Amino acid sequence: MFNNLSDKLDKALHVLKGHGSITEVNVAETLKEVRRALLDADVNFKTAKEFTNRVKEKALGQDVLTTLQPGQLMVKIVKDELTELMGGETAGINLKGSPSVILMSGLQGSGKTTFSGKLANFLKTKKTKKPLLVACDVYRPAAINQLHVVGEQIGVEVYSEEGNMDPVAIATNAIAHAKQNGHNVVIVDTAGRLAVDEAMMTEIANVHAAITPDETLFVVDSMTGQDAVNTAKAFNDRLNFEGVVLTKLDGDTRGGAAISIKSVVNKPIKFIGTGEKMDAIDVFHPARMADRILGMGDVVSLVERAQEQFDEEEARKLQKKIAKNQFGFDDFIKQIQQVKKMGSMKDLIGMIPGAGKALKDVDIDDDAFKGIEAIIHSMTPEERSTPAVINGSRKKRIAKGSGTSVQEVNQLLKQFNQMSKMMKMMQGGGGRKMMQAMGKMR
Ligand SMILES: Nc1nc2c(ncn2[C@@H]2O[C@H](COP(=O)(O)OP(=O)(O)OP(=O)(O)O)[C@@H](O)[C@H]2O)c(=O)[nH]1
Ligand SMILES: [Mg+2]
Repeated sequence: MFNNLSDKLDKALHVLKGHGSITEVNVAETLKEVRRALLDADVNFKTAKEFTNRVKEKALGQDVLTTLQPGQLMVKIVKDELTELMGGETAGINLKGSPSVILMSGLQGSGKTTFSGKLANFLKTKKTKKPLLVACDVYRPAAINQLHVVGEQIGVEVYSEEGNMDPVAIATNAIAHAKQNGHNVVIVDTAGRLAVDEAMMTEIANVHAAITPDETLFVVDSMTGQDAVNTAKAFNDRLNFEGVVLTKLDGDTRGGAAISIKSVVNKPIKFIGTGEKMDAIDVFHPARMADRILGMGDVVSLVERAQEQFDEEEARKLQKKIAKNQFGFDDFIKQIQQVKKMGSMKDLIGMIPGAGKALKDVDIDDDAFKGIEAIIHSMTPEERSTPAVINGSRKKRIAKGSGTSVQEVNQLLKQFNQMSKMMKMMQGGGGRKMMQAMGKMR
């Protein structure tokens, strides 16, 4: 995410970092580079200019030129301004209505249907809501199908009317259906067009007027950069929407949309989409995003994800097993599954400070665990609980069964032994202390 921008900002600011003598010329030069980096990332020209002017003003006002660590101070000023630019505070979603009605808007392929599902899933699991998904894309039967598939996947009811070509009627009926059936959130998915056109705008404006949503969200593909901002403007002029959803941030986007959209339409980004799966949704936090853009990682989000997936009961059982020296491959595979639940590997690594940059060219795929899992699945229950029994002939059998080599089996056994040793060392409160420390970071 934003690798290019991160690199360029890092280079621009590096000039100032660690240099004792800083001149006004130096600062100006740095800010010129910062501006160029922003423009390259497809940030709106006016936004970029105002941004660097503000940073300059702040920097000079705070006597960057005379402080001991001007480099660090500049990084902080840039970070703070970047946070402001992206909206400052985290914007929540309004769920007060009964039912709360949320309308999705956006161009074709921006990710409305996918995000409708993600949001329903998010509200269901995190906010214990009972959502209803509504299919108002009347032009493509496939679109209605797509929403049904999504609904099935996450266990959320989908409302659709076959043959009804009137999205206003469908949306209105859906809300009545929601009231009758105890749904407290209604998420209305609509049809997108390739480009902004009057027919689409009139249609969604009519739906908007008829159902008066509590939240109208504008869904936009972050890869579209500058265009995203123009589209946002067109939709906002008609719908006066409440917030923006930036999708496809898992790709290596240039970042322009994320940075300029708030300042152009003055509406906050509320959510981001970071993948095709239903759990690839995050609340947008401007400060954390600024950290990520500046390559400082996003430790807070990482810890939060770990805490979400961390099952305390399981952990307690695990500790007992380690203490009794009973940690086996069945436990090992459970650990792998816990890690996998946290999200894609690349995504997680991107949140580690410094690691995103260092590992950006390394291809980390989520199949990395597949070999390991296959090997463990080829073991007998005895071998899994007591790995010490795995001798040469057993290794050969396991390798054959899992489609791997004896060498790979050996490697896993070695890793497993090292891990067991480390776990024993962490006993006596080490692990618990670590989790407590993580809790405090919240
Ligand atoms: N990588 C990635 N792909 C996404 C994300 N969100 C959506 N997609 C993909 O983008 C494509 C289009 O998504 P849809 O949800 O169908 O888009 P839409 O806005 O409903 O499109 P229309 O109904 O045609 O207007 C699909 O292939 C999705 O899987 C995301 O956050 N990351
Ligand atoms: Mg759709």
